[in-house]
Amino acid sequence: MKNYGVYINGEWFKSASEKTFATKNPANGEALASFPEGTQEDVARAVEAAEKAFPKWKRFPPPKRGEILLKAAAMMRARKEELGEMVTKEMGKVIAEGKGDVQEAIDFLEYISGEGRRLLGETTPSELPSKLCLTLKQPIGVVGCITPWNFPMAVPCWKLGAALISGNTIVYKPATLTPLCAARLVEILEQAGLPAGVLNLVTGPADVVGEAIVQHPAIRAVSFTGSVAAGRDIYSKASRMLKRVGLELGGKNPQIIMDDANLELAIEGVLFGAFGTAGQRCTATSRLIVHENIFAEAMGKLLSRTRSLKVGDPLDPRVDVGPVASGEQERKILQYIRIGIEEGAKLLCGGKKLTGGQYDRGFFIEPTIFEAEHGMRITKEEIFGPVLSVIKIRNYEEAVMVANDVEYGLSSSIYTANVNTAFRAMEDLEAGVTYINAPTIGAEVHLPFGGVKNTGNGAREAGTEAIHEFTEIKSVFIDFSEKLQKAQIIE
Ligand code: UN1
Repeated sequence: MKNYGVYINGEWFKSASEKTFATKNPANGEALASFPEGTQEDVARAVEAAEKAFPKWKRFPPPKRGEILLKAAAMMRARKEELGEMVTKEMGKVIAEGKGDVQEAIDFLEYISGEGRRLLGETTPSELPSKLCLTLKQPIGVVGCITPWNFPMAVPCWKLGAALISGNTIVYKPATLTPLCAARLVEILEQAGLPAGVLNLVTGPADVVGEAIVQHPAIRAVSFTGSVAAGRDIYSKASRMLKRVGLELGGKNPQIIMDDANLELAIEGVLFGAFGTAGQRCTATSRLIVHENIFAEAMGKLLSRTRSLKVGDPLDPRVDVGPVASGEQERKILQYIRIGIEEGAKLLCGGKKLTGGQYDRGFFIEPTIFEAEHGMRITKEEIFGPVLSVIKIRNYEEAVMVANDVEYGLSSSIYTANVNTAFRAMEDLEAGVTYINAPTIGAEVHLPFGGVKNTGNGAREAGTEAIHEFTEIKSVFIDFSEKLQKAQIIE
């Protein structure tokens, strides 16, 4: 088993801490590698390296930055099998999705590398003659990227890719469940030609390493994906220091099925949306809102399809649902299942931890479906596991009311054959992402990604919007009249 250190100024160093932790395969408990529990001192060293590297990286032509990202993407493409397996081994999503995670990372790096030749500003006329105005996008400086475990390649690439193309230098803290994916990403970017000090990695607990990143005065922006509680804490601390903050937090994503929908398609969609990645996506479908006219038929189809899902070794391509990511995740999900039963929701299938044979070595939970009343905790709180609540509604208005009556607003979906209903839903659903006749998961990298309400603070990742999170806009006025011209002064 390899022992990693912290990666600072282009080299792997021993951490200031003696403490280490192992990253483990959630399907069988196998330890994959060991990483340091980084300290405040490690973060300070990483910031120092990033500050030193910044002036040169800022002047590094953006198209050349793009070439490095493009090369990293090509290297990842060539190693996609191996990297996909690593994702699956470290966090437990099934192998097709492990490779999908890598593909999403590749897609974004390729996409954002092109921004190196755009990074567009505006040019406008002036109110005065012989004067021109324009805007420049400039890097912010040293930025902190704090990433989650559920997309250990894709989400870090969204953040690092956008921060790098914009000319920032980085202190990167990955989730403690997936440091190996992070280390591999750093190695790839180094081999692709990223100069020393531009990207620095410190692993370790959120309350030490994350906290040090948020509190360090030289880190001028923090980008975070994770829980609402952690996001709130980061936002309140960082905003007091007037830092730029980008937050992508939870979801309680609804899929609506209207009585005119293609039902087979809608059931296919909810199976993928609710149980893909064992429900551990911010975008996972956790509420199915079904019209009463087709409720019985929809339930019949949904339950028989769900019962036939194969749960097991995520490296086996025949398996549909892998383990959840950790013992802590497992406890939290099982507790929500108990809460659902206690508050009177009807458990229609699943509901248990799987045991016996290979299941005893990992964290496996049956795909679980409740028939619930809107307002129960399981219909309102993020569970982040393979648990779906089904809610019966009478009409479109009630469907939208239920869909919107939660604190989150990341993804949403409606299945309907009525074009007017579809267009109304595009406007009515309170979410950063809405799908028509498609599941709540599977956003593509060239569109902005993020949510409304407690899902975030208005920032968007992916798409060209990603650049806004990591750039300052400068307005420039060029006067070539060779005399003093006074704006706003009318003589
Ligand atoms: C996340 O769960 O944080 O839309 C990201 C999707 C993926 C990204 C999910 N493309 O499901």
